Amino acid sequence: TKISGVELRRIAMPLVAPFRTSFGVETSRDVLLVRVVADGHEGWAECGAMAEPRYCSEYADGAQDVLRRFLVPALPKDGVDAQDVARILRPFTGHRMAKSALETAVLDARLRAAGESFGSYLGAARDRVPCGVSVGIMDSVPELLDAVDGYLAQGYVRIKLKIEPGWDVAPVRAVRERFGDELLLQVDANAAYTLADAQHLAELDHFGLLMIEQPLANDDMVQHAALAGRLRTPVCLDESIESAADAAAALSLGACSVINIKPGRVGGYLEARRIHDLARAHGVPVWCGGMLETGVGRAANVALAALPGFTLPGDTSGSDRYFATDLTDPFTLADGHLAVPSAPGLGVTPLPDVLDAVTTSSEWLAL
Ligand code: OSB
Ligand code: MG
Repeated sequence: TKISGVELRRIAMPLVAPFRTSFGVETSRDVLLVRVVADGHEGWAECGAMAEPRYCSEYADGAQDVLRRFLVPALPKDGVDAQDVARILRPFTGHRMAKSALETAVLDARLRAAGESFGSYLGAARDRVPCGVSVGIMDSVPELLDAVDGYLAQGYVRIKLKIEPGWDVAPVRAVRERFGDELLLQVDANAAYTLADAQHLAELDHFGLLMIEQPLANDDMVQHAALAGRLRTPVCLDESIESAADAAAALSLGACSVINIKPGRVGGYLEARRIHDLARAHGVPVWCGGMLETGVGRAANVALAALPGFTLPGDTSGSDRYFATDLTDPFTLADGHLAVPSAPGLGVTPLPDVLDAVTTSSEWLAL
């Protein structure tokens, strides 16, 4: 793929409702889009980095800076294969979400040129994926029950509750009592606890949860292993897993028995697939996480979630869970599922009018 240049475009996407986690409240998504122009084809990608470095160390301005200064200039002018992008960018440490966006855009351009979809390229085993929804921390339990009720009415097949100290056992108990034992229910702490909370977290063992996601700090793999030994609820890691090597370490340590795969967090869809392959070989279930993506990021996530080892519903919700107007044709839930795009590349493109309306800045980097 011979690239003539890369556009870095920032857009502002207001959320339909504030999304509160243990690390902050989001009311609008500040998204960095990457568009590569190659051989008369375009490739698009969405960078997962949020406006502030709270979920992880990356943030949108930082991702844009490292792409402009280091990552884009490192691409060879005489053409690059998408499979080589990660190796070319390896001398620059970290910045996985920025790297993922660049690799994904190059891959999209190549697949559009070849007429092959992301799903087909990655090895999708089905044409639709079951969808869960991540439900933020609310001001009260009745408000939470209303929100969950609404999502279940829309067909979501799994509910994930965000928790933090002071908002954990009571909301979980209330949701379990109201919606019954059959509901697929899990929680996500976004690193809000310490090992000293082990006894308290063990109270969640009564509620038949699918898993507790990232209870402890991002770099506390050893302590996650200790916690896992004290809980009946399976431990899932999100923030702690930044590569296939991390996933291998976590599994051999016993730090988790489920993995949330977010392609941006691990440096791209190719690394995400390696984690899938590793987990599958170990019989460890994985599911596809999300970063409140627009349709551009969602398209690729839904393709990944169609791989055979993704045996649990992911945070791949419909467009209307996030935005009144999505950047692409909306992803709409049908019978609790989203269809895997089948058109070449991501199978979606930003709608020009929407893109114009939400753009806050754009810069062009010639190669
Ligand atoms: O921890 O999974 C997370 C959103 C932003 C940052 C981190 C997380 C989340 C979510 C929502 O839980 C996932 C989604 O619906 O995109
Ligand atoms: Mg998470």
